[in-house]
Amino acid sequence: MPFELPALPYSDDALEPVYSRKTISFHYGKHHKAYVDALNKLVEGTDYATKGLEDVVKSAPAGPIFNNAAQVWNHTFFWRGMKPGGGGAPTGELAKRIDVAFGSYAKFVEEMKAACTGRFGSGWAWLVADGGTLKIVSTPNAETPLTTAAQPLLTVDVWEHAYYLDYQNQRAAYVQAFFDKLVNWEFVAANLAKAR
Ligand code: MN3
Repeated sequence: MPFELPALPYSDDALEPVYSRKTISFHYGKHHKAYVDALNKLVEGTDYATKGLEDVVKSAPAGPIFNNAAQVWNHTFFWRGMKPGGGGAPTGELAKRIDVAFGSYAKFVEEMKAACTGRFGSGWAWLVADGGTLKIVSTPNAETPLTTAAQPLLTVDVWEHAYYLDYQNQRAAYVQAFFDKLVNWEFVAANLAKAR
């Protein structure tokens, strides 16, 4: 099979109690895996089967192959953006760039919360580097800034499957917990260092 489900960068209970083992068992073990399995079935016998995942996301037209490939990529990126004992304000260059773009870290979190709660239905909120500036964007369903000129730095999955078992309908509480206790700022800083 050309595409694989990447291992989580931590154990399935490492984000407890903020992000439960039960949520990870469904979100990673069922949803993320299902996108990988569906993608492998869809690309069988096509040119996409020999491409890398990013190439598939960037080249597939709107439709099932794009949707599943983008969901595989988005989820892998999402998992890497969290770590046990993460969250709180970042330091260094990232902190400066957030202050310049959003005024303060607190304002940045408020804008991310607004992007997350303002996304009607399923989708993603992203911190991106775009033209030398940090920006927040939100995308519906499987859509991803990977297909744009912006460089993804961090994402929050706001599909209900991402938070419903732990936070029920309280999407804002999930996003607050994500920024207070989960964000892997080293991952974000490494992405920023690579961004144009
Ligand atoms: Mn998800």
